[in-house]
Amino acid sequence: MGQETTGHAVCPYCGVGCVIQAAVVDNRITKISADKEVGPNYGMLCQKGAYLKDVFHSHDGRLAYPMIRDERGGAPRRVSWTEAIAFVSRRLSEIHRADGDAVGYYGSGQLDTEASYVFTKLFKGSLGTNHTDTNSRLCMSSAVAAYVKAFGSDGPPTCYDDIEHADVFLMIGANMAANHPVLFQMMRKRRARNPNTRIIVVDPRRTKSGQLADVHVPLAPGSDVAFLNLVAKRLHDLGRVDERFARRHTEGFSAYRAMLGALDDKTMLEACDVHPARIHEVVELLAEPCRLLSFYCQGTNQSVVGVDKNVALINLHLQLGAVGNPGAGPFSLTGQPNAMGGREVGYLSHQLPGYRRVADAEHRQDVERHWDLAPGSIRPDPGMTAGEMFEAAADGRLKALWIGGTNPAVSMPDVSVAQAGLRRAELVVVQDCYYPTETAEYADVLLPAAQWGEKAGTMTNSERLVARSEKFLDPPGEAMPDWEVVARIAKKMGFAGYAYGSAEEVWDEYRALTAGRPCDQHGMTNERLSDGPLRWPCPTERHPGATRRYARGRFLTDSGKARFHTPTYRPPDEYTDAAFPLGLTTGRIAGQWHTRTRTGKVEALNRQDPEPFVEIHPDDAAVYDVEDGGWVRLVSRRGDAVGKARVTDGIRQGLLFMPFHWGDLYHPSTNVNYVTSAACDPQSGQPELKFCAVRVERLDYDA
Ligand SMILES: Nc1nc2c(c(=O)[nH]1)N[C@H]1C(S)=C(S)[C@@H](COP(=O)(O)OP(=O)(O)OC[C@H]3O[C@@H](n4cnc5c(=O)[nH]c(N)nc54)[C@H](O)[C@@H]3O)O[C@H]1N2
Ligand SMILES: Nc1nc2c(c(=O)[nH]1)N[C@H]1C(S)=C(S)[C@@H](COP(=O)(O)OP(=O)(O)OC[C@H]3O[C@@H](n4cnc5c(=O)[nH]c(N)nc54)[C@H](O)[C@@H]3O)O[C@H]1N2
Ligand code: SF4
Ligand SMILES: [Mo]
Repeated sequence: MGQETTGHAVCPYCGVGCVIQAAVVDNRITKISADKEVGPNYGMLCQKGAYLKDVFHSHDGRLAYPMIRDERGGAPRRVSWTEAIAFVSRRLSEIHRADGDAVGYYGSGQLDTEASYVFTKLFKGSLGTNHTDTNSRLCMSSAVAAYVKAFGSDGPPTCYDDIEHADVFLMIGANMAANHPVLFQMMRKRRARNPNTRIIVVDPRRTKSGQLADVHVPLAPGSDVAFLNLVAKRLHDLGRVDERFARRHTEGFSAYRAMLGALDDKTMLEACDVHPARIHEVVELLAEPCRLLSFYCQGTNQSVVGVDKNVALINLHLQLGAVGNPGAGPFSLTGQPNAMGGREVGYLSHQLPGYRRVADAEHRQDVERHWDLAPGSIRPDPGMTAGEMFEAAADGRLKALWIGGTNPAVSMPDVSVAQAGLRRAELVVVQDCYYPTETAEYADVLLPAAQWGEKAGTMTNSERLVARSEKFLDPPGEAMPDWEVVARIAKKMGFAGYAYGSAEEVWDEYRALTAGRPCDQHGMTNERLSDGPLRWPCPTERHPGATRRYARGRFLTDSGKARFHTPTYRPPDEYTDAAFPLGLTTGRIAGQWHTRTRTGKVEALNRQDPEPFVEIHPDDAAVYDVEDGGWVRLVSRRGDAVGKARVTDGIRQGLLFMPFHWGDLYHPSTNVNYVTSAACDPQSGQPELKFCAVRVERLDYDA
């Protein structure tokens, strides 16, 4: 036995960003823990983090060597890095030369900042295409758009310390007990220490998070704007308005007040379809001065009115003056470990590094200068969004697609379209740590990435905390850090500016580009990050990092004032009718991570929920002759999926829930994304994964 060493890295799962400590002997993890002294998690981990050891116990299913598939449908063959790099560089250059608009990159909040930065530089800078989007489009784009509309900048104003100061928590469209468990734990501790703390949960389902709730509002899916506006109006009528804050620090208040005044209570209540007592209870909890901290995630984001939902929530905070002060604020929960860092790097199709925008001429010039590119190299028009890229691939406009750290053949809405795009594209490059995956089935080239613990890199968590992860394991075979794979291919394509010797060099180039920007990380040197994490903005090397933003009521809009908006209620995009009489919402469970490339390898987690399931209310089960534990098929206007029925009164009558974790490799008929709709919020491009119309059919077989 060799010597035991210890390594630290940010958890590769959710955006809470727990720092994990791994004990390693002979390149194997012997123990996973968390240091009580080290934030943000101070000793806490959830089961997914704790079971990382089991994921890393074998290299089974790892993509360890580059591979090329000579023929679609055939088995890929192992090649050298030299061959793989030459192949990608040649094919990508050929397609790009013929049509600069025909290449795209589809990335992920899974990748570290260094990787997303180099990808963004290659595509937006060297290749001059803004067709670079990521799974954040399906995840955070409505949150981004609402923050920008209200505050003039992306990024939450809050931090985890606020949990210790809050009086009332509002969890709206977030199941934190399952999906952000360590934050849920912090909230539970706050409540245990301070029994007067109140918790409101707004979710059509009664989830585990609801068990902590003083009030649970089981609103109709998609009706959050109606709910939030109604609550705001009632509070307004009770005089719960921070007039001074509204006057000094906001604009648009009178239009907002007029909008509230014109609301018809009855119509709003009908839209929410909840007992009026629930609204009354929420209003009562908020009627007295209190510090309100709101957590929101996919229940608000994944909607055709996702931006409006988030704006309505921010309006409520502005009305109460509940932003910028301890214990208060609208806190958008980040899904993935580095979706925040990816946004800072500018990996969405309308963004550039440092929260810059492609549409802004000055922003483009800043970045072109930093990248030593000729003026005009960066295109001024936003590129295609995730959904648009796969549609364009399906109809032949997008010919080359490089996919890094995401599994769209499972996770895209209306996934048959994405699969058609992958099938039709002339070049599909898949960069992942695992093989097989559903997306890898379409790949012409597979590039093996080193994963968690096998590379150094930087990530930003939900509270703007930037943390450096260490390398403490050797990757299997020839797997390499993502940034290095991209840099080598960029160099082979003949581009200058990719001669990085380490992740630290990439970091230094990137952090300089954030100087003076809202997400300023200029003061975060490699030395400082190796001592511990720091929160942005952190402009200088002596700056301790900011706890809270907008503390003095100065916002990042042109006027320096936060903006009220006037969102109005609109129902979900798809309608139910006689053929598709039920609503379907989709989401996650506590024990699995997305498409299961890692959690699906952990016995203990698979035992918790051994197969895909469908939650259905007892009244609906009676009507459609569905038995608890029996198999059912959901059918929508687009496709169908199979799962095991769970009859429960924890879901609204008329609504079903199915998680999206089980793709075609598990079984070709269990992916709920064959059923979901690709309808998007026109303001953010985020798809409505939280509602579509279906019918349920009982299947008479045992599995
Ligand atoms: N265990 C686990 N944790 C995860 C993940 C995972 O795969 N597994 N994924 C991570 C990622 S990337 C993300 S984005 C987050 C997502 O975290 P969450 O947003 O918490 O997860 P979801 O289950 O998608 O949706 C949350 C809730 O929204 C509710 N909902 C549906 N429609 C509506 C609506 O119209 N209004 C309201 N108010 N609520 C609605 C659903 O019933 C569901 O309980 O989780 C992260 N954490
Ligand atoms: N129906 C429905 N669909 C949804 C959602 C929903 O709520 N309902 N939610 C949407 C949301 S919010 C999200 S975020 C997406 C998530 O969907 P995906 O992004 O498709 O899910 P993951 O399984 O996390 O995919 C990550 C991939 O990256 C690989 N990987 C992990 N670490 C690394 C690394 O360091 N480098 C590289 N190169 N690869 C790595 C993993 O092996 C895996 O194949 O799903 C979306 N789809
Ligand atoms: S709460 Fe999130 S970051 Fe923390 S251990 Fe669990 S999955 Fe990892
Ligand atoms: Mo997400």
